[in-house]
Amino acid sequence: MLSQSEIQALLAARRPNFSLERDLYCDEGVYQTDLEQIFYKEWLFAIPLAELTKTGAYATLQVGAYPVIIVRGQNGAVRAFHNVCRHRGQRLCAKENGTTPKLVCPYHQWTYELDGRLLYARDMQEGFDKADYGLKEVACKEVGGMVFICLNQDPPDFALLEEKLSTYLAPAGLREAKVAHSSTIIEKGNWKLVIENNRECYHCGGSHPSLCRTYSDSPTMTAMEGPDAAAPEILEHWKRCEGVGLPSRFTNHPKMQWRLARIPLLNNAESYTMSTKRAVTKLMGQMPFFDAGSLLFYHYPNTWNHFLADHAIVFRVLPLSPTETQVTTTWLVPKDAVEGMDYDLNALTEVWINTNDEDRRVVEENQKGILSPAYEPGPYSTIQEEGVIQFVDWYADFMLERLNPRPALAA
Ligand code: 3BY
Ligand code: FES
Ligand code: FE
Repeated sequence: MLSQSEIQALLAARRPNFSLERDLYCDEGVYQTDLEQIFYKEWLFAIPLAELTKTGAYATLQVGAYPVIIVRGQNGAVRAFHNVCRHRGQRLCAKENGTTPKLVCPYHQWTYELDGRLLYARDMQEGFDKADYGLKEVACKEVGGMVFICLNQDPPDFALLEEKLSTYLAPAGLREAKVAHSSTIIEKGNWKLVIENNRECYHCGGSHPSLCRTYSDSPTMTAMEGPDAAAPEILEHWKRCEGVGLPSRFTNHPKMQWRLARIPLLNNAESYTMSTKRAVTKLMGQMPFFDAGSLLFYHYPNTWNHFLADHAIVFRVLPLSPTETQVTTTWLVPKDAVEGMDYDLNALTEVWINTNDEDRRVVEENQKGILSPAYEPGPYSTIQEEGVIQFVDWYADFMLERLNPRPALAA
């Protein structure tokens, strides 16, 4: 198990534009450090708001060692708490989701209000004050229909992303959407391999026959450099979409922790379907037409997303162990779309169910090869894998900064 200084040394000595050293993809010490420095400190995508439609609806998730519950309270307020009873620490809620009038601990029935206050604790002695034992809150923000949490007591600044994401998601209709389907898979690979794989389409032609019907694997699709720097067909698409009020231009975090951009699909395809046509006959939110392409949004460390005219697909990545990662995909459609009438569930989901499974396989084989003593870091293609280079640079710089914070400059 590597120490922090060994991790620092590996990151500092890495060869630019090459994949990382083996230990960074499998060592237990690296895994713990990734959790502590990234997953326990950064904002994480948790769930689409559409999972919590009514008062008392909740969803749970596990981030490393932390069980978390997200609850919709009175007046639509969405809050997150540590899913841990303040009596003797029982996990409060074991189910993945559901609806409940109050949060009742299954062990001794301590009962909490949906806003976390302890309401009832049977037979507690004189001097016990319920006000001292409310649930511990986790920072939680809902932006444009996506719910983010942060385990850090003092969360990093989210203002720029909040502003951009709420603007870009405004027409996407996520708040007025319903969950059509959700799938959770476990990939036997390090979380960074899952993200690296998502950041390039060098592998798409060889792996994704169904996605490639509608998604162009040209690196120009994602190699944008600014709000005015992109391939001609993308500039054209931006002009057309922005002309009708759809925010579309590439916009990004200064260190590329996130990016938003709308891309056209191949040959005027409407959606990620086998037929290339719309999967849902109704438009999401304020989307003006079906051939609006896909609004791409990623945020490191744990989400990538596609917002289309007729549906949205949101992805959540959570590490389970040094070599296991949970990937949850949720398909959202307009609230009033009726299954069997306005959409066929299989037609809606098959392309990304296939794509996820194909990605799972490449990630697992990637992990197996990296575990070989014969593995050595290999060169990324600067033509095809700019997105991977940029993720790995973000990760290495971020970790080095966290592990060795530069002293504040003297005034
Ligand atoms: O999900 C993405 O962002 C795309 C689609 C296929 C691979 N990846 C670059
Ligand atoms: Fe929750 Fe006892 S541990 S009520
Ligand atoms: Fe893929």
